[in-house]
Amino acid sequence: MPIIALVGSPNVGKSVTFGRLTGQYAAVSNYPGTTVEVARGRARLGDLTFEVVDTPGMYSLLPITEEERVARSILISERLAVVLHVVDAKNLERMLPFTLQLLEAGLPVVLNLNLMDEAERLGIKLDLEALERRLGTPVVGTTATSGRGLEELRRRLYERGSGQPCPD
Ligand SMILES: Nc1nc2c(ncn2[C@@H]2O[C@H](COP(=O)(O)OP(=O)(O)O)[C@@H](O)[C@H]2O)c(=O)[nH]1
Ligand SMILES: [Mg+2]
Repeated sequence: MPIIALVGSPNVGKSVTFGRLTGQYAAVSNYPGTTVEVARGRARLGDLTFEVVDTPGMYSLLPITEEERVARSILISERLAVVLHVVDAKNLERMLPFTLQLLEAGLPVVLNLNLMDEAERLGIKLDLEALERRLGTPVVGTTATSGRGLEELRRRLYERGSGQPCPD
């Protein structure tokens, strides 16, 4: 089954997004040899079923904490169809260096600007299409708590993960 891994720093909405994508069934277990918990579930996207992994928070590919080591191991050791980099839309410039690291590592990235509601409340204007062109990888804006943008996110995940246009 193709795997989608959610990565990003803590408190950006990875777990809320994981719940939105997978519904209520998730298996939580310790990553082998560690006390770090990793949740795995399934997402039906179009005509395909993906395994979705909610990784512990990480700030870069250079691990400092045990959580970051686990997240890095998941990125390296599992054959991933998509790496969904979830970021805080309010702090984009602080988050983009990690997006670039993931892209430079050759990983199949989709960039998810979450917390769009808070960014808008602060009057932050983001040109997602320009960002997508500059990065050369899909960019999707969401408010995970309300579900806004989730349909688009599912479509882009399908397309990045399968290499096919999304049927629907
Ligand atoms: N306003 C707002 N809050 C959000 C959004 N996504 C997540 N949150 C909240 O942000 C906090 C952290 O979310 P969580 O999914 O646990 O982040 P994680 O640490 O990346 O897994 C929680 O209180 C969520 O309810 C969003 O799009 N908008
Ligand atoms: Mg979480």
